[in-house]
Amino acid sequence: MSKQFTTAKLILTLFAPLCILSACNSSTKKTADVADSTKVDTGKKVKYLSQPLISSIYTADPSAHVFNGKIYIYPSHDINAGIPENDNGDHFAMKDYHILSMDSIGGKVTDNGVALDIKDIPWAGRQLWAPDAAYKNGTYYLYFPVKDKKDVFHIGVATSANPVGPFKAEPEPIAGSYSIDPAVFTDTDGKTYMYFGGIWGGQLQRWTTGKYEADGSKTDSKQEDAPAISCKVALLKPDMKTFDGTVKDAVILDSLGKPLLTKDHDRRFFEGSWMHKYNGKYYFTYSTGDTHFLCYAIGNSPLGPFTYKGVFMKPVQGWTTHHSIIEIKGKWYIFYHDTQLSGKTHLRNVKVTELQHNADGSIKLIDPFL
Ligand code: FUB
Repeated sequence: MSKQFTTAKLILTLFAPLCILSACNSSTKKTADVADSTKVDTGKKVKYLSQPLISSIYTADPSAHVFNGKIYIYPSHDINAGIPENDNGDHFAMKDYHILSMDSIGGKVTDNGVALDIKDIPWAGRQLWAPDAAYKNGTYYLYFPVKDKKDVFHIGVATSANPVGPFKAEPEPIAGSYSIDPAVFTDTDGKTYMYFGGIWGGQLQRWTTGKYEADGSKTDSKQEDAPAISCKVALLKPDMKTFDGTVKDAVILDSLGKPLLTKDHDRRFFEGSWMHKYNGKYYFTYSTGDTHFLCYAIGNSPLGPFTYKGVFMKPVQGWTTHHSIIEIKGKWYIFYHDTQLSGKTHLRNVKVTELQHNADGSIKLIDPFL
């Protein structure tokens, strides 16, 4: 999640929307440089690869699933809470979830209304961030990160008999859960795993000792030559509400078999993980956060380790990039977000486009701009 409110980021936040609307003047050098990173070329009209799926509300972090042949999207519901942007991501002050559904890619998108409200989560304090969902034995499970009343992120679960809710939250967070961005994957053997975590505003760096340390900044900024903090992965018990055993590291290795390092901002895990299985291999995909890439790493087990393979989506417009991948009717799709509708970091819109695996198992690079 957004953090390190760098000069570049400030400039991007303030000026990128203006660039889009009026075409940046090349004399505004810094603005133009930053805009280049999201391919907002000076003097050129931006052309997006795909269009927002819905414009009546702002949505982000789309976790898509196919249940009973229909597509359901579990996104964050972005709102303008009037909170200034800061390093902790306080401006992402979401309060409820709306689930979107569609019969097919390109079909009509339905907003199914409020599925879960923060006021109905007994342990919640603030900030309902990126959710995910799963189905098992007649019950739909909605997994969500939210800060507790002490301002510490944990992951909760809520259940419903209907994929679009309403969902009823469990009274406590999942024991042993922390940080943000749950992504739930059920393997072909029926075992279900949760990947979770996000550094900086997502607080993952505050848990490196096994317990929460409010000053956990040391792990990302002062140990640049140490292995990067890993995304976490936990097996879920058959009840889908508790972790089975210990939380493990989803380690990403380089081509020499060495863990990626903290300083490797272009490749190391930041947040927004997802898992899909293709031709028997496990594809761990994630955002690099401050460098705005979506990358992939491949392994032989859902628990990893995963070997880094490359970028599969270039930076979108906006600071955050977050995705999910599904297969439907023999084709693969990536759901993602950008800030096309608002030009504002915290008011995003979800999109979808096709994702292609090459014959050698690599993923074809996607450019979110034409
Ligand atoms: O939507 C809030 C946060 O922004 C998510 O949890 C991150 O993945 C980033 O998209």
